[in-house]
Amino acid sequence: MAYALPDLPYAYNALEPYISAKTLEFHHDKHHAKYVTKFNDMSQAAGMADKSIEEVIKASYNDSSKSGLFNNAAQAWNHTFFWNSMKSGGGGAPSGAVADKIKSDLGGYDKFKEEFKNAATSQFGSGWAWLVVDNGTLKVVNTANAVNPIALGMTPLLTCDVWEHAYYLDYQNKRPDFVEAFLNNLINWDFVNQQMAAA
Ligand code: MN3
Repeated sequence: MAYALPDLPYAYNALEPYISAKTLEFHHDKHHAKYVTKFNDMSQAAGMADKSIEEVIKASYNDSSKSGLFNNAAQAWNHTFFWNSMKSGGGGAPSGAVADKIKSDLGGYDKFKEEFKNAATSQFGSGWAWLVVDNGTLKVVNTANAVNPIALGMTPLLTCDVWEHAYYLDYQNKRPDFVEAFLNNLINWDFVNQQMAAA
């Protein structure tokens, strides 16, 4: 099904000083928009225009004849999820059901933070860090390039884009500083709790 580029769920400058308006303008209006356009063109060309974007992600993963389609489908999906994973005044320790589950499955917020930071900074080159539910258990994972946990049979709850375009204007090569700001100041735990309730 045709996928629409969603508006950002906040103003371009809402995440300053942690992510600048300039970064969000480029990232959303140029990068994300291009993935969405290409996904729509390529899913049509592949005769998959009637399928949901999640169905396309699952069906095209590990099919070398459809790697372009997979990459653009997953990147279109991942960026929408990333915008929703953040809010102004977010970050810090969570509350609600996810806080309890982080405690029981990951050993608490400090352990989660350490694992997430490690996953985000150790991902070589472009990719994503995720909090997921895998067979009922919370896990922190990273994926290369466009890969989305849905393709791996997991349910995403939270993501951080660690492609250079996500942070280079604001942090240059200092990915750990960007990830730290994401953890401390940007995570939208309400969204994470909603994803967990629906999982
Ligand atoms: Mn990106």
